[in-house]
Amino acid sequence: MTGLDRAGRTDTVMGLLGAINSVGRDPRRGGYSRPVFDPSERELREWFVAEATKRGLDVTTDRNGIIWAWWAPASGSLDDAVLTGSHLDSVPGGGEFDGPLGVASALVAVDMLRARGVEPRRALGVVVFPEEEGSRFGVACLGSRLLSGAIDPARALSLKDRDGNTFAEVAAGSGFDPDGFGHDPASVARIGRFVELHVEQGRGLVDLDRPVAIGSSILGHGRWRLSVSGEGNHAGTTLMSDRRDPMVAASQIIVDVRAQARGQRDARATVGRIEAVPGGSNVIASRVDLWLDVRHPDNAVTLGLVESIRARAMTLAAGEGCTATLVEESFSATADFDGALRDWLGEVLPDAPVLATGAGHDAGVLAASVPTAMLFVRNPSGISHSPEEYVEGWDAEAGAEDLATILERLLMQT
Ligand code: HGY
Ligand code: MN
Ligand code: MN
Repeated sequence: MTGLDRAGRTDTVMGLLGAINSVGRDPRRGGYSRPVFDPSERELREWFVAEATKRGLDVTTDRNGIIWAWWAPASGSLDDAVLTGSHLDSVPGGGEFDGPLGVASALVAVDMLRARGVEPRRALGVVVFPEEEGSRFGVACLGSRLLSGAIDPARALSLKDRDGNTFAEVAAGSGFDPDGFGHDPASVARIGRFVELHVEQGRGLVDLDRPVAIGSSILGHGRWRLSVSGEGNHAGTTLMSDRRDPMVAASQIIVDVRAQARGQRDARATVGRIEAVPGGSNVIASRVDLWLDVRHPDNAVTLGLVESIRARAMTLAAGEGCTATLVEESFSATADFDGALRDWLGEVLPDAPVLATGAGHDAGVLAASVPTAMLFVRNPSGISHSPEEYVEGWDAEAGAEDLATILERLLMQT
């Protein structure tokens, strides 16, 4: 990393993020809740469009709700483009940097390239993917899956949020034509390379005392909805011996999920969301829905663990006079980033260690279609999907600087 080059630049990464750090704050959970197509996420979209336009980029939003900001070369061609960017939506109560750091760093990298007098031989695109977290409609990386044809648009359009609104209805309410969503091979074909910068969601760089890492792979991961059904009834008039309480069965299932994951080296299994129906404090629930997130480097192990969890859940439910069903909501196989691109990044950034990640990213989805790489920026807390997520300003600048160096090489390659 060269000395910080501030020549001709007015914005720092933290300065850009500071301009949006009041958008989508969640007073109840802490942190940020910025679900896709929610007013807060729409406000971030407008911020990005304004900042990209200010930089002379040609900004369009496509039929999948993906925002593309282009710096075209003298030829005007967008073929074999170098793409960077990330997402602006968040998990409920998420941190300030998961997603927006990659977007702000891309904008500052454009400033750095201009300050260096770079005249690209090929197009540079800065992209913002919608619904990376899958927090509103349940499927992670929905935008990049639609773009690359990794999800049936009919399924995507029928996905529902917690209030029962379909993706089609919400997207239409945001000005998109539901019939427009789906595979966009022409847009994928023009991408030569994709490099996504993201806050590290772990302690790897803290332990290695380095500001920036190169990504090697993304842990396979999926989400399943597990529903436990019993008999709803009155909390006061129903004897303990007469109950078929799905909340009791669900609690046993959650403890079993942990036990099974602990028994499988490198596995992670989480129940982070649980909903009782009807959800009254003086009501025995009739049904309990819980969402299972399971991850492992070996996809077969992930799926095998899920099957074992399903089997035990049915047994535990039956022990409480209940039934259990499990439905897959989304699955992303383990993604290895392009080896040649990863190794080349290592040559350009020799001080950057190579790290795997347990977190999913749009880069993981696009890796199936185009040569893809990631850069991670140190997070001193090592914590993510939480208000505790953090990045120091100098590390953010170092990340943008390294991203600019990578982009410059790719843009100038003959
Ligand atoms: O869930 C994930 O791994 C990512 O943050 N969407
Ligand atoms: Mn992210
Ligand atoms: Mn995330």
